[in-house]
Amino acid sequence: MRVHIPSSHITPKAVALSRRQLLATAAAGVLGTHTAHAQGVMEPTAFKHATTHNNFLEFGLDKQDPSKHAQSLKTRPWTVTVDGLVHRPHTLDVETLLRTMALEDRVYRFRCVEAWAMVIPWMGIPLAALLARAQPLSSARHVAFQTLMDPQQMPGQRGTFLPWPYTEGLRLDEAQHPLTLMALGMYGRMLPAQSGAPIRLVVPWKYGFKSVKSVVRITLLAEPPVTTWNQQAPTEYGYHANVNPLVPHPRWSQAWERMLGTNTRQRTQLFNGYGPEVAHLYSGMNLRTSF
Ligand SMILES: Nc1nc2c(c(=O)[nH]1)N[C@H]1C(S)=C(S)[C@@H](COP(=O)(O)O)O[C@H]1N2
Ligand SMILES: [Mo]
Repeated sequence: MRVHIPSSHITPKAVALSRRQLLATAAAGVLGTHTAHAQGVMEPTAFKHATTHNNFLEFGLDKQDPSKHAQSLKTRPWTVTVDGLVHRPHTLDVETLLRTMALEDRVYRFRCVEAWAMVIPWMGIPLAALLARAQPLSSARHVAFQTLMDPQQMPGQRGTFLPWPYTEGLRLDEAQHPLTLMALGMYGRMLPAQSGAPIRLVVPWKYGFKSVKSVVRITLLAEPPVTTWNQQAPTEYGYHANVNPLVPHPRWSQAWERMLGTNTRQRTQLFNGYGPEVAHLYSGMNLRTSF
């Protein structure tokens, strides 16, 4: 059964503001320090482009496949289980989350490892808030995220293109960083299926493949989890996967990026422009070689 969520429960602000107002607000810094440092184009990508050019391999390999084939994904009821090294393992109902937690607006740059980029106005809950509810044990150091495993609904999972279910991971301190979001909406509405409905991870300073869609399980661990792309091609897709113009992908340069829906080609920024907020997390790492 699909329950209608009145927009007043989602984000009255994002719904009410025109794009021009949103931009003016962002420029004035009212949306918070979290968008303040990202340089370059910050005008949101057209909704049409952000929702018809997708990577969601459970629904096909072409960029247009997810918008065509993900619409049948049943996103209610939907639960997310938080378990592993926590004092309070529990299962959250997405409907309850939407009713009980305020969604924050975050306009973030987003950079795919394939060198295309976009700017998305997300709505979501800081992952730190969800993790705090579960009370991580002091032994927890990493967090694993899993997409729904349902080959009946997700035709891609009937094949072996990737090891399913799609799994990603973050260090616990990355997961708890205030920029790290569990998004439930974008552009003032609930997430479209192809964008990872009903709830997805968004880590704006890392390549897009870290931002796992349609999440059903969040597990705290002592060691880094085995992640889908790292397992598939370890020399191409690192565990950290921080956006980094200095480290080329083995098959292409990462120095430049193309903004979706525009002819704009611009220089890739270290940490996707979020260095002032996140560089301290990587103080011990050699940024010329780490990926
Ligand atoms: N479950 C799942 N999550 C996923 C993917 C996927 O194929 N399956 N693709 C990733 C990649 S490579 C990118 S670039 C982003 C794309 O998000 P978007 O389609 O909303 O732009 O989702 C990421 N999350
Ligand atoms: Mo990607």
